[in-house]
Amino acid sequence: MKLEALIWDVDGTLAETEAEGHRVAFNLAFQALGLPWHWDHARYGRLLAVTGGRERLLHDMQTRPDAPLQAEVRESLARALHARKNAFYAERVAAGLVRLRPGVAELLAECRERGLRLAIATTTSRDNVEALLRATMDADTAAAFEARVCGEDVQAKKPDPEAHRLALAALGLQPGQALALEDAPAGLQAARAAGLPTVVTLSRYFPGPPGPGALAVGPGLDRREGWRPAAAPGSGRLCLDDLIAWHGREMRAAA
Ligand code: XBP
Repeated sequence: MKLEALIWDVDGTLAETEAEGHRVAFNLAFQALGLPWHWDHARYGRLLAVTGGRERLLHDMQTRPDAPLQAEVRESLARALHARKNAFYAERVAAGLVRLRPGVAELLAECRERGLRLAIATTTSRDNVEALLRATMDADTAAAFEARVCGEDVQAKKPDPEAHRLALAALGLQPGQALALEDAPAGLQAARAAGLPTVVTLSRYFPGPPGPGALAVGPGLDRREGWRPAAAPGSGRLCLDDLIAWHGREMRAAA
C-alpha cells in the first residue's frame, strides 16, 4: 500500500508545548485561583503519563492532602483550573513562546509539495491546536491539516486508538495508507492499536525508549543520525523519502 497521509500528534511532536507552554500555564492557573500548588519539571514529567489536562489535574489531586475531599468539588475545581490554564496557554503560544520542533516545517512543506495529505490526532483541546497552528505556521500550511481530531472529539483519550481511527475515517484511508508521528508511549500504543505504522520522535519529557511496535525511533526530524533503524546515509534532516522507505519496509513485511 502506498503512503498517502501523515497523522500528527501535537504536544511533543509538532511542537515542544509541554514544558514552557502547558506546564507553566497550569502553574499560572494555580496562582490565579490562589492555590499554593506548583508543578516542577520532574512532577510534570511523571504526570504526563495521564493524557488530558483535566484528567491530569484530577489525578494529581488524589495525591494532595490539601485538595478538596468531595468528588464534585474536585471536578469543578479541575474544570475551572483547566479553562484558566488553556487561556494562559493560548497567550503564551500567541506570544511566540512555543515553536514547531526543528525539521517539522520542512517536512510539512515537502508533504504539501508532493501531495501527501495531513491530519492531526491529539488528546489536547481544539482551541489549543488552533492557537498553535495560528502562531507557528502560515494559513495555507495550517489549512493543509484537513482532519483534526482533538480531545473533545473522543470518548477515550490516548492510549485508546479512537483519535487515530477517527482521523483515518475522516481521511477515508486504511491504516496501511497512513503513518502516525508520535513522541510518547501512550501515542505509540494508540496509533499501533489503530493499525498505523508509527514513527516516534523522542521529546523532552519522553526521551525513550517508547515501548514496542515503532516503525522507527529517533531524536528529531531535523537530523538523520540517531535513528533506529538507521536512515539512509546522507546529511541534513529526515526527509519524506525516509518515511516512505520505512513505511514500504513495514508493508512488505506485512504482505
Ligand atoms: C498531550 C496531552 C494534553 C496536553 C494538555 O496530548 O496529553 O493533555 O498535555 O492539553 P497529545 P489539554 O500528545 O496527544 O497532543 O489540557 O488540552 O488536555
